[in-house]
Amino acid sequence: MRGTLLKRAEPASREGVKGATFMTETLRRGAMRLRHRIVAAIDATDADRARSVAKALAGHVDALKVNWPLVLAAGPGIVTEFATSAYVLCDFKIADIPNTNRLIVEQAVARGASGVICHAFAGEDSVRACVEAAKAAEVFVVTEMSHPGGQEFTAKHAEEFARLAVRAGAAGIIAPATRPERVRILRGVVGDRLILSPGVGAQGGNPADAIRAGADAVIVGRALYEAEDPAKAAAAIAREIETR
Ligand code: O7M
Repeated sequence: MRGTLLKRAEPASREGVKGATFMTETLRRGAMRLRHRIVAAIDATDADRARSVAKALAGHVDALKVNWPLVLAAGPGIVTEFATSAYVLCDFKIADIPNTNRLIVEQAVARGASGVICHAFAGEDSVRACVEAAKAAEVFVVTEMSHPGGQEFTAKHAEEFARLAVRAGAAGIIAPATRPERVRILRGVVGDRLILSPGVGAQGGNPADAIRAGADAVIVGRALYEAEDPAKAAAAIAREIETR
C-alpha cells in the first residue's frame, strides 16, 4: 500500500462547521500520492514568497505543508488558496483535549486541508478526536522529533506514540530523517502506514538515507523555500532519492 493511494478519495463533508462555509468544490481531497517522495514545508513568512515557492514547486513535490509561521503571516486563507491545486498538510501540531482538537481539525479541513498533523503526547483520546474529525482527510502523528531536543523526551516514547497512531487509525507518522536508524525501527512498528521524515537539508539529514531506512517521503523546508530555484532544488532531492 505504501507509495500509492492509502485511503479513499471522497470529499470531506463540509456541512455543519460553524464559520467555515468558504470551501469550494474545486478543492482537492484524498490520500497523499507519492510520486516525488517530497513534502515541501512552506515556512516562509513572506506570503508572496510563499506563493511563488508553492507555484514553482508544482509538479515537483507531493504536498505542501503549512505551519504556524505562514498561517500567522498570511492568514488561514492561504490553506484554501494552496488547496485549489495541491494536497495541503496542515502542520498545527495539535496537542489539546479531544474537543479542542476536534474543533481545530474541523476548521483546517473546512479551509481545504487534505491532511493534519497532531502530537501523540496528549493521549489516545486526543488523537482519536483528530482522526474522527478529519473524516476523509488524513492524520499524521508526530513520534520522535528531528532536532537534538527530540531525543530528550520524544525519543523515549516514540515507539509507544507510533503504536498509538496505528491504533487510533492515523494515516501515518512523522519520524526523524536526522536519525534514519530510528525511522527503520519505527517502520517496524507502523507496518504500511505512511512515514514522513523531516530534517533533510538544513537540519543535516540526507533524503536517500531516510527513504532507505523506510520513510515514504521526506519533509523539506529551508532547502526548498530559501533556494534561488526551488524547483531545481526539489529535482535534485528527487534525484538523490531515486539513486539511493
Ligand atoms: O527543512 P527545515 O528544517 O527548514 O524544516 C523542517 C520542517 O519540518 C519544519 O516545518 C518543521 O516544523 C517540521 N518538522 C521538523 O523539522 N521536525 C520534526 O520533528 C517534525 C516536523 C514536522 O513536520 O512535524 C510535523
